[in-house]
Amino acid sequence: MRRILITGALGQIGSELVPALCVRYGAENVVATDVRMPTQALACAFEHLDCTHIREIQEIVRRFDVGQVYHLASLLSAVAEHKPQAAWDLNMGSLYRVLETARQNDCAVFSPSSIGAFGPSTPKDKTPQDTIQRPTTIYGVTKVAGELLADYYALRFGVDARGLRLPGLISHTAPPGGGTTDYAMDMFYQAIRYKQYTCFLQPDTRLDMMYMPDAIRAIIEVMAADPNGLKHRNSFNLTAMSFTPEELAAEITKHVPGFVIDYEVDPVRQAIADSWPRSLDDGAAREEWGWAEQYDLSAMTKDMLDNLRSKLKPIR
Ligand code: AKB
Repeated sequence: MRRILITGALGQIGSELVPALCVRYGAENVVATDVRMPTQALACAFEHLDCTHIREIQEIVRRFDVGQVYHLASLLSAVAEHKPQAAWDLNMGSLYRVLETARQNDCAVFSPSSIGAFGPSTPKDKTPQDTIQRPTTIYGVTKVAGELLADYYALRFGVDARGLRLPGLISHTAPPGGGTTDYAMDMFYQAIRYKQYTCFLQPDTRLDMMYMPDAIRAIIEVMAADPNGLKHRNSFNLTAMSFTPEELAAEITKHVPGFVIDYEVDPVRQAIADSWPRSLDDGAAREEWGWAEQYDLSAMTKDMLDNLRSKLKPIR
């Protein structure tokens, strides 16, 4: 088989997607790349790659005979808002170069979009698959433009480009990476360590979320889906649950008695969250390639705490 390349392989999604792809397709068929060097050995080959340089992407794609690229290198919403020029260069520049390399070498491409591809004028509840997309963050601008560019490469050049509008992701393996939804992961870590968490979003800020094992499965499933069944490509709405900080805190308190949450709102991240939907309608993903989540709020919370307890020590 032609090999699978992952960019941004050491990031939040990549560090769990790489092992999952190795299990499914064999480590000898997977090539992980990142602009950073790994601190521990990976199961598969690793190459240093700055994917804002097209020659570097082309060289690796040709040397390893790559047939599928999971392009994960990207700045998340909060970091992007602090560095908008860098966010445009990385998020759009690297996607363009990956799609162009894919066109030249006949590769399929997965690129993640986000709930950040929506904006304040989007319907906030049960946000439809096809609706208004006028984001007010640079992250969202790059996500909408990325969706359009990927669809353009599919339509114009026949590149098999597919994507998902991912919600906030929660993981006990990979550390948070500068997103607005990262409060949810932080809350778990601080609940175990200190039984206390100061949240940077208001208590009633409702956002879509997903446990990482569901997200990894969704990414692999959408890329394996029969192309004849797909009416949409870039990108599918996707969700597993939708909750507020105070609802997550109440769920954690069931397992961590005495857990206390307070709030110190960060205006930048609150404004980003307020511009996003409260809940998505992911009916197209369910109908077109059979998406179904396995973890709801209560199953995810129990599994997160079980896993974190085995690796973190309470400090207080
Ligand atoms: C972020 O908060 O930036 C990401 C996302 C929802 O795209 N987790």
